Amino acid sequence: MAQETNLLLKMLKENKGAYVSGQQICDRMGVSRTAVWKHVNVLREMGYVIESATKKGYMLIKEPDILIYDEVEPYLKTKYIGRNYFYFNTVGSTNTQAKALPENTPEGAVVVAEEQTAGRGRTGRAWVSPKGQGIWMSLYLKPDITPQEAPRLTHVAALAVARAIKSAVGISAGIKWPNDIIIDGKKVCGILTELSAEIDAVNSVVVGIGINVNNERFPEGLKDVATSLLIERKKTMPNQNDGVVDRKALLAEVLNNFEKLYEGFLKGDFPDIIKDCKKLSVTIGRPVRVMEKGGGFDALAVDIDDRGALIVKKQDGSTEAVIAGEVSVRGVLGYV
Ligand code: BT5
Repeated sequence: MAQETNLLLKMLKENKGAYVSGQQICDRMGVSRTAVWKHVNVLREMGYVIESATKKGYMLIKEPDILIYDEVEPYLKTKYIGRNYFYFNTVGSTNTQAKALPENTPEGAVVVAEEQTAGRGRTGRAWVSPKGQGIWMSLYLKPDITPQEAPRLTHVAALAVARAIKSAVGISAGIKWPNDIIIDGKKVCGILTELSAEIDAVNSVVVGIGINVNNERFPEGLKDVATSLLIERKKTMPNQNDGVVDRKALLAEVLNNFEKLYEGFLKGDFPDIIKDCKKLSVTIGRPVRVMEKGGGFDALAVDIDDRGALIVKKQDGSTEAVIAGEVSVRGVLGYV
């Protein structure tokens, strides 16, 4: 958004529900009345409802449901996570965008999009990201950790998302090891952590987070495995009939929670994070199928260790630590 449009938006927001005179706006922006009119129209095209009246000026009536920084910022309590904000209406993949950020980009930058046309899951799978219905975003981080430790950030992000869903929407969500957030047996969020590193040093880590917020339906192949916060809220709080779930408050809550946890992580508090992930785990105590190249095996998930590995007990009684990989859980996402 042009700086002047941004300034106009700030003035209108500060006085929401009241008129701001054209003269006041001209003075503060240092532009002509015609220019102000043009900027008002830019905002209207973005979905802002702005009333205008001769002699009175302009009044902001309603903000649109969009995730630009100005809409998210009032909810943001972070020092640096989300303070550099790259917003796209449409993008291929926010992870791809974040990975392409120049090396001098400050830690904590985020890339947010209303829609992804080539959203990605793990191992080349697709992530369905329809316009305006979810939160599709990527965090750009530069932690001083080894490349082997990078997958731990998936757990940090998963806990941040689960906590944010609880505090912003009031729904309890579970974590399916390592990267899915689950409500009532269905996936509401997926996390994709990607690493750029030398053999022994991390350059940057991109943590991609996709949350289904206001989707009302899913494409054929996803119907039985995916859900959204709106769908779940309607199920559990049928009286709360107040339209869509507030994406901007939720987005900010994810970033607020993430920063708190990330600071702890950098100080070495990962075991505490895992302890809290375990409390929300829908994997531990369940029969699982561990998928491996060229096969897999059935086991019982018994624990998550201090590195974030899933400990499974095999049928012969031996235990194995699954560091990264694909695990399906009986009773979750249709594995029976
Ligand atoms: C994931 O992969 O769950 C990671 C998803 C990460 C998405 C975010 S959005 C912002 C950022 N930019 C990106 O391009 N990606 C990240 P995985 O565990 O591999 O799961 C992928 C599988 O989830 C697919 O094969 C589908 O079965 C299912 N799926 C696809 N879209 C979904 C959706 N919207 N909701 C629930 N499940 C979905």
